This record gives sequence, structure tokens and C-alpha cells, in this order.
Amino acid sequence: MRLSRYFLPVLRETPAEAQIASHRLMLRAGMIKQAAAGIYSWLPLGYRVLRNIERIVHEEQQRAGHIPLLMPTLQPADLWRESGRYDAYGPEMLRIRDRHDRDMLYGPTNEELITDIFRSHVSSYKDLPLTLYHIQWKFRDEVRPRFGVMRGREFLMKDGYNFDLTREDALHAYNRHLVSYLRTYERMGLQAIPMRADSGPIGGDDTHEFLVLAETGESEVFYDSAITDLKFGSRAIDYDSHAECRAVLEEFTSRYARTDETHDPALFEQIPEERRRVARGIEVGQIFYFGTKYSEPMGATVQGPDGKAVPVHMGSHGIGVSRLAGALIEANHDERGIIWPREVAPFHVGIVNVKQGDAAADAACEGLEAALGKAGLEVLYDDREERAGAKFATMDLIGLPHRITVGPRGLDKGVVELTDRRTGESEEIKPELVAERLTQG
Ligand code: P5A
Repeated sequence: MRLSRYFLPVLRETPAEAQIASHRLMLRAGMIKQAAAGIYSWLPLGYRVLRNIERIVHEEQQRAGHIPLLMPTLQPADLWRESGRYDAYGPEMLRIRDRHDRDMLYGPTNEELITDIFRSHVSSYKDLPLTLYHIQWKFRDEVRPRFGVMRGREFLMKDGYNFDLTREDALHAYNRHLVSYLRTYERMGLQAIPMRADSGPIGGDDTHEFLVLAETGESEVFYDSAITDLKFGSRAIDYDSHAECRAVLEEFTSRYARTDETHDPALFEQIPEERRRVARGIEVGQIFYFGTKYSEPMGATVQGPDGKAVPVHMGSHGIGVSRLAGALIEANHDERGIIWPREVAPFHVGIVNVKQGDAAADAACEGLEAALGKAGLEVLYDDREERAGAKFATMDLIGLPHRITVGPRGLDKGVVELTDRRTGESEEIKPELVAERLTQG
């Protein structure tokens, strides 16, 4: 992509309304634009990041055997009357009436809609287990939308729903989600710690929130510091194995880690003092087991092996896809801007031509752009008639993992400069070796 032909509305000034780094940087880097309180347009650079987050979420969901579908954002109120949540949900729900005076709502979550799909089409235990998920916009009329996409009113969520014959199978689905979430966040370069939490309006007994530690997080958390040493890594796991998934759950939730809603000071004090931590965290996901809370009132039953109809056991599982864009920046930035982990970066590498219009520099940049593209890398080439300093500042701000600086002085020696955004380290390298270097490992 040539920057001169792209749409990257970078802001020079720090926007006054932004209180935290990620919000500030997303606005300054031209990733988002507020449309109304808590409602954002995703500009091209931000949209690329959002798509990358979605891609990882889709891949990891499907690796765990979950099936994608797409449900609408608007839902009929009647389904929520069946579950009893229509009145219970309160003012966070955006209620709409259509021209025929039918009560509708913009979905804050989809337990009712998916249960309706299930009961219409599944009637035998032989079709279980089943987990369906989608990535779709939600609306919650939050009292205090803030921090940009972190607490939006309209926000993108991955929400999945499992249907199982028995409580034991549904708990396996819960454990399987815990494992797949650990993998998902780690792939994005984030450590998200599962913490025992409160189930709120979704309901149920068992629930864990996944929190990314950050000073600007909205939740207060209490944990044993030993938990931060746990790494899921890329270990192979059989998602169908109850024992393997349970073992991971036990490994990652044996130590004390709780949000303020479930914090138990007496238990906390049993941890050696030097390991006790009180900190803040960003909630990037939550998993629930709620048994027959929806299936019973809504009549989502299957015929069991003995021929009797039984309500299915369910759970739901959410990842804050749009919030993750903010959380990733909170965890990865410095005073000059964003530092994207490679897997979610909007482009892998930026090319800065320090002397636009110089025949040799232009030709070298174009050659690099073509070679890197051919090697499967996504390239942003800053070909604007701009001062080198301004180009460097833009690259630092938008945080691409690698920068290649091309100028006549280097080219005279047959080299360009390759800079790592995170470490700031630079090396001189022959242009023809760059693609190989960046695709190794
Ligand atoms: C699980 C999926 C649910 O809604 N029903 C379907 C369950 N869970 S949840 O915890 O309420 O939301 C899941 C994740 O969505 C993100 N999130 C938000 N992101 C941005 N702005 C908001 N206002 C917002 N509210 C929730 C969080 O990451 C949360 O963990």
C-alpha cells in the first residue's frame, strides 16, 4: 500500500477527550473516529487491526470445533419475554419499535436468539454436543461509555453458545473454551489471566473473566503473582479430551485470582505476603456455565437415549473483539506510539523513503515493496513528499513491527536500514536480503 493513496488521517494534537493511552493513540493514529458517545467508525488502519483480531478468534474457535454462523443485531422482544430477561435487563438494553408497533431490541447478547435457533432444529441427543458462535456487533447503553473502544455502547463481540446433554458435557465445553481462550490471547501476544468472577445478567454459577493486567483497567483484581508465570504456549491439546481440558483448567485456575466481586480477603491472606497482588485489569473475555437457565423456560429440549425429553445444558462465552484493539495498545506502546505484536499489526513493515523523488531511492523502495509483497508481507510504503522526520514520527505512531529506511546515503553503500519498532535496534542490510530476514521464524 502506498501511503500517498491510502487514507490515514493522523492527528498531530493529542485529543483532549482521551484519558488513556489506547484511546489517545487510536485517535491520533487515525484508527477510529467517534460517531456518537461510545459509537465508533473504524477507519482503514483500525479496521485492518480489527480484522486481524477477528481472524485469530475465528481460527482458534474452529480449532476447538466450534461452528460459525451469523445472527442479526436486531432481535424480537418476545424471545426475551420467554426467558424473562426483557424486563430484567433494564436501561442498558436499546429498545426499538418498528412501524408495525412490534417491540424489537438491538442485541446486547444472543442467548435467547441462539436458543430459538436450537429448539427449532435440534430434537435428538445424537446431534449433541454442539457449539455455535458468531462475531457480531452488540449494543449496551452503558451509563458511562468511556476510554474509546474499551467501554463502547456499540461493540464487536465473539459470542459462542454450547448445547450439551449433560452437565458433565457442558462443563467440558466450559473447560474447552477456557483452553481455547488462553491460546487465542497468547497468539495476540497478550497474557489474559482467567479469574473467578460474578455472572451478572447472563446468570449461572460458574464463570471466569479473562483479564489483561493494566493500570488503566476498569476492574480491580486480586491474585497470587505465581499465576503470571503460567504460559499456555503452543502446546498441542486434544479439545475432545475431557481430561486434557480439565487439566489445563486446573493448572490455570488453581491459584488465587479473583475480581473484586468474588474477592475473599480471608482466602487471599493465606497466600504468602510477597506473592499477594492487588492490581487493575481489562476484561477481554468471559465464559459462563448456566445449565438450563434458558433451555428450560424456552423449551429447548432433546430426546435423550431413554426417549425422554430433557432440557439441554448450556453455557455462553464471549470475547471483546473491539475492546481487544484497545487492550492490545494498553499493553504495547511507548511515548512515541503503538508497538503492534506481529499477528495483529495492520501492516508488517513500513518503508520510509527519506528522499522522495530521488531516482535511486524511489526505485529501491519500489523494488522492496514488490519483493516483500511477494514474500507474503503486508507493506505500507510512505511515498509522500514529506520530511523524513515526519515520516519517522508517523511510522512510530502507527507502530508497525519493522521499518525500512531507504536513502541515497545508504544506497551508495548498497544498504538500507532495518529498524525494530519494539527494541529500537537498527541494522544495515542489503535490500535483497530484507524479505528473507523478515520471513524467518
Ligand atoms: C458471553 C457471550 C456475555 O455477554 N453472552 C454471550 C455472554 N458476556 S459479557 O462478559 O457480558 O461480554 C463478553 C465480553 O464482551 C466485552 N464487552 C465490551 N466491550 C466493549 N464495550 C463494552 N461496553 C463491553 N461490554 C462487554 C468484554 O470483553 C466482555 O468480556
